[in-house]
Amino acid sequence: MTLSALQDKITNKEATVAIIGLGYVGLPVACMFAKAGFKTLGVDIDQARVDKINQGINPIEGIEPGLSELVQSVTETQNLTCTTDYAMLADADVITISVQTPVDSDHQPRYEHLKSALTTLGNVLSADTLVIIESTLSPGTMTRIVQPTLEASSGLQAGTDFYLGHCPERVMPGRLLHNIQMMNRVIGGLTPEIAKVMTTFYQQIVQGDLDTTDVLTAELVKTTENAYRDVQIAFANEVAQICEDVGADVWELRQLVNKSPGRNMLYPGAGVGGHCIPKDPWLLISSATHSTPSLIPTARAVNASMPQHVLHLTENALSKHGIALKDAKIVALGYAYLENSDDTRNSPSEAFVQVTRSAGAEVCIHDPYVPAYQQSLDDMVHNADALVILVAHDMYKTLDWQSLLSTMRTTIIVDSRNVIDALPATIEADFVRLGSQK
Ligand code: SAJ
Repeated sequence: MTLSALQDKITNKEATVAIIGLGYVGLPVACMFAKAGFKTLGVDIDQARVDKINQGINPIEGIEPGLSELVQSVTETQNLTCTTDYAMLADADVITISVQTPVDSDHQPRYEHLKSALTTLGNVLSADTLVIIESTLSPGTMTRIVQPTLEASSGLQAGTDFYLGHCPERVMPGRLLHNIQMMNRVIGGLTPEIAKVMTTFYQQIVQGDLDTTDVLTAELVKTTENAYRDVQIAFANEVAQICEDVGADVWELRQLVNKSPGRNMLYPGAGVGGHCIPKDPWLLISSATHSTPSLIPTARAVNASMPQHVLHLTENALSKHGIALKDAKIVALGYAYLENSDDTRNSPSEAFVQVTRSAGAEVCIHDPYVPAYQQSLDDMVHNADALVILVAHDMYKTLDWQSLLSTMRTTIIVDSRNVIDALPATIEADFVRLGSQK
């Protein structure tokens, strides 16, 4: 089948779509193509996950507006069926791959999952199929790893026998369906003709801009946009510490700086978590061969040091009351990596709890969204010395501080996310705000 014939099949919704990897990226994409009227096959190695979805149950934790209802409806109509059997991919016309692409402790990309999916797919790949990688990749991976792996395992030639492209995902937990529909996407085709057909494919579910380019540029866009954000956050964190040194307030400073045209200083905080920002900068610089990036790794180090900095602020406050960390009881408020989310991946709170416990302190964890930490906050604060706000959950903006502080042994509050504008004057507490001496 020629590319234009494939394009017609997509336009007529006669193309069979297959999605490999039914996680927080793949599953919503599979549901949206099924909802758009395509016969859609979901493929995953996890039989339990496949069974759950085929029963119409959404396996993804957390608050994802519309997703559970969509999983139920597209499985009821059988537009979406899921399997662990890769052989069924032989009938697909367009196949996307959304498997995890982590980095290891040396910050190097780990492509085991991707290579395994590619090899298994290659063994059953039919000619004229369009294969699109949605996983985030270090620049150069498409031509260095993806294309040769598929060609070796299928015996087919990319670009002529089958078609290949990269369209990096831009999802955000809590807004999965919305982001897939509304976010602009970069379409990287092995050839411009393939990029054109990819555009027709994504037009079926995406309302944002679809910008075509080559596969290398598409790999660079995703890793660069997240490295950019990480550097921006690190800048805010570094300025926050300078403000602490000189006795200024970074939150006021940020507002005034951003009144200057072309400035957009982000927010300092207890650190940077999540599935992409801590990882993607490393994917980007892992492709640097002759250059030696220093700004991007330094920004990573600044952000990774913030949990320790919050412990430093807490330790200082405790020492003013003659309390050593090893004798202190501390309540950590917030364990998710992001406000009003239950997602704890790479959470800075995890780092804070680890360093604080290793300093000998007793640490209780509270988080209204994370099932393991939803016990009573009133009980937790009893006899505590410090409450440390690590995540800007809405719930923490309306706490009854009078009541909470009344049962504490020492009344220290450390706010690393500028959650509290100002404590009522009637409240006696030693209040520490990250980035401010006020
Ligand atoms: N954070 C700060 N200060 C800030 C912004 C974020 O400390 O000013 C921290 C957050 O607390 C969190 C981490 O950084 O721990 C990441 O926050 P995020 O707002 O970047 O949320 P993510 O990790 O879900 O980022 C995703 C990214 N999207 C994709 O990778 C497709 C990112 O590129 C988007 O900019 C972000 O969503 C978004 O704003 O939607």
